[in-house]
Amino acid sequence: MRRYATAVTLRQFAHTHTQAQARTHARKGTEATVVRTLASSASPLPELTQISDNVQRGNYAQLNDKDVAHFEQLLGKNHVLTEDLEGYNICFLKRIRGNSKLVLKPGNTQEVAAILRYCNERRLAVVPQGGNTGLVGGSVPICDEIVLSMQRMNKVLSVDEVTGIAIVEAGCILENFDQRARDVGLTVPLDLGAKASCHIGGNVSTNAGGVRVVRYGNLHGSVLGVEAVLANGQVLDLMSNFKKDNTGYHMKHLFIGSEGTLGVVTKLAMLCPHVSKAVNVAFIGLNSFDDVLKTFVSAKRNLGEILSSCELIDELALNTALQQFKFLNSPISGYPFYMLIETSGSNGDHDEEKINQFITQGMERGEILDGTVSGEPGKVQEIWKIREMVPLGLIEKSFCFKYDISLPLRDFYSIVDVMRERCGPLATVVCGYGHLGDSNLHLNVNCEQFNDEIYKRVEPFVYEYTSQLKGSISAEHGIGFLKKDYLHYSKNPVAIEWMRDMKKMFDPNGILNPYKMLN
Ligand code: FAD
Ligand code: 2HG
Ligand code: ZN
Repeated sequence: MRRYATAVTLRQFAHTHTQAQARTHARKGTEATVVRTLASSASPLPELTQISDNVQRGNYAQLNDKDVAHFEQLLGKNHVLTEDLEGYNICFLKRIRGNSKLVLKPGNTQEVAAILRYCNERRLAVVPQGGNTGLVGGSVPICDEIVLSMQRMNKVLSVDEVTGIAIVEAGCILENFDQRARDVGLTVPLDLGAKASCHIGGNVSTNAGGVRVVRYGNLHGSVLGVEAVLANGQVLDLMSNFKKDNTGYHMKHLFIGSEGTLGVVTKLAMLCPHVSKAVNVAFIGLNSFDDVLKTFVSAKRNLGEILSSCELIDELALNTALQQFKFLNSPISGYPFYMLIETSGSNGDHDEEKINQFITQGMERGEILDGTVSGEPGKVQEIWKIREMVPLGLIEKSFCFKYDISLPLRDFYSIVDVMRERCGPLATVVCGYGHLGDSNLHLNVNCEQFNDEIYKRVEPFVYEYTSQLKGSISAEHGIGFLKKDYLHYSKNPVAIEWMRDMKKMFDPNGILNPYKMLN
C-alpha cells in the first residue's frame, strides 16, 4: 500500500500493513456473510404492512389446501414451504412485512410457467423473490401473496471465453456467477455490496447499478437477452447472443428494472468483460465538495480509459461504519469527504504511473489532502470493504431512512446539508455517500426509532427537492412498495398512464407483485 502524506509532494510508498489490517484479512470470511446475517437477525418484528399501511387487499382468491396439494404435486413436497416463512415475509430493512402462507421454489422454467398459469387461472397473487436484498420493499408480500423464490434456479449454464457471453439462471447469486466467470478470465460487469446474497435475476429485475456503472454502463447494455415467464404462464424467449439485434421492439428492456411486475425472469445472457490485469484503488481525503468535483473531473480527464469506479463517502457515513464494525480499518481519517477511485487496466506499470500522477497533481493543487493507493489484491479488497460496509453500518446503528437519488453533480451534496438543517437534533446521523461517477447519491437519515415528526420533515421534501432539480427519486434501487407514492415526482402523468396500460397488457389479472411500483 502506498501511503500519501498530507503534503504537497508525494512522500512515502511505505507498506502500512498494520495489525488491524491483518485482523481484517483474518475475518474476511465473517464479513462476507454480513448481508445474510443482518437479514435474518433477531430484532423486533414490525407490524404487518397490510395493517400499518392500511392496505386494501386486492380481489384475489384465498389460498386453500387444494392449491397447496397442487403445488406439492408439481414441485415435490420439499419445494413447497408452509412453515417458518418469516425470512421470506420480511424485507432486508425490516420495514415491510407480509403474511404469506406459502413459498414455492421452482427448479426450472417449466415449473415457473406451470405455477403462474395456475395462479393466473385461480387469481392467486404472487411475489417473485430473489436474494431479498432489495431496499424498497419490492421483494416481499404486502398481504398474503405467494412467494415465488428463485433460489433453486441457481446454475451458471455456460460461460464462453471467446464471446464473453455467459448464460445464467436467474436465481444464481451474483458472487457465485462472478466466480464462475473469473474461472475463465471474465467478470460480471456488475458489483454491489449485497453480492453475497442478491441474485442476478433480482439484479436484472431492479436494473441494479452498483460500483462499476461508470465503467461498464448499466444492465440495459450488458444484458444481451432474457427469458421471462409471463403472468399467464407463457414463456417469452428473448435470449440473444449478440450486442446487435434490431429485430423489432427491444422487449428485453421491459424486464430490466420492472421489479417482477411484468414477468418472472428465469434466465439471461450477460456480456462479461475480461478481468483487468491491473486493479488499483485510491482512497483519498478531501476538504470540500468543491474539491470532490474537481477531483472527479481530473479523474475522468487523467485516468480516462482505466477509470472503473468513483465513489464518494462523507465523514459521518464513514465514521458510522467504523464505529459499528470494529474490524474495518480506514487508512486515513479526519476529512470531511473521502473518495474511492478505482482503475482497471491491462498494463500495471502504466496504470500505476497514471494514478500516482493523478494523486500527486491533485495534492499539488491542494484538492486532495491525503490518501493511500494500492494494487495489492488484499488491500484493494480491504479498501472496498470500507465502502461496502457503509450502508450496513447505518442500518445497524439505528432506524435509517434511505434515499437513492440521482442529482445533477453541481447540486449533488447540497441536499445533505439542507436535510441536516431540516432535521436538526431529531436525526442522529444525516449523511451522504454513493456513486458519484453516476450522479447517484445515497442520502441516509438516522434516528433512534421511527417517528412521525422526523418522517414528515424528510418526506416528501426529499422528493420535491430532487424533482425540482430534475433528478430521479430512484437512481438504482427501484420503486417497490416504499417509493410508489412518489413515482410522479420523476414520471409525468402520461408516462405513468402508459406504464399502467403496459401492466394491464402483460398481467391483466394483476397477479404479479401487486401493491408495488404503481398505485
Ligand atoms: P430481491 O430483493 O429479492 O427482489 C428485488 C425486486 O426484484 C423485487 O421486486 C422482486 O419481486 C424482483 N425480482 C427478484 N427476482 C426476480 C426474478 N427472477 N424475476 C422477476 N422479478 C424478480 N442496489 C444497487 O442497485 N446498487 C448497489 O450498490 C446496491 N448495494 C446494496 C448493498 C447492500 C448492503 C444491500 C442490502 C442492498 C444493495 N442494493 C444495491 C439493493 C439490492 O441488492 C439490489 O436491488 C439487488 O439487485 C436486489 O437483488 P435480489 O436478488 O436481492 O432481489
Ligand atoms: C450502496 O451503494 C447501496 O451501498 C446501498 O446502493 C445504499 O443503503 C443505501 O443507502
Ligand atoms: Zn448504491
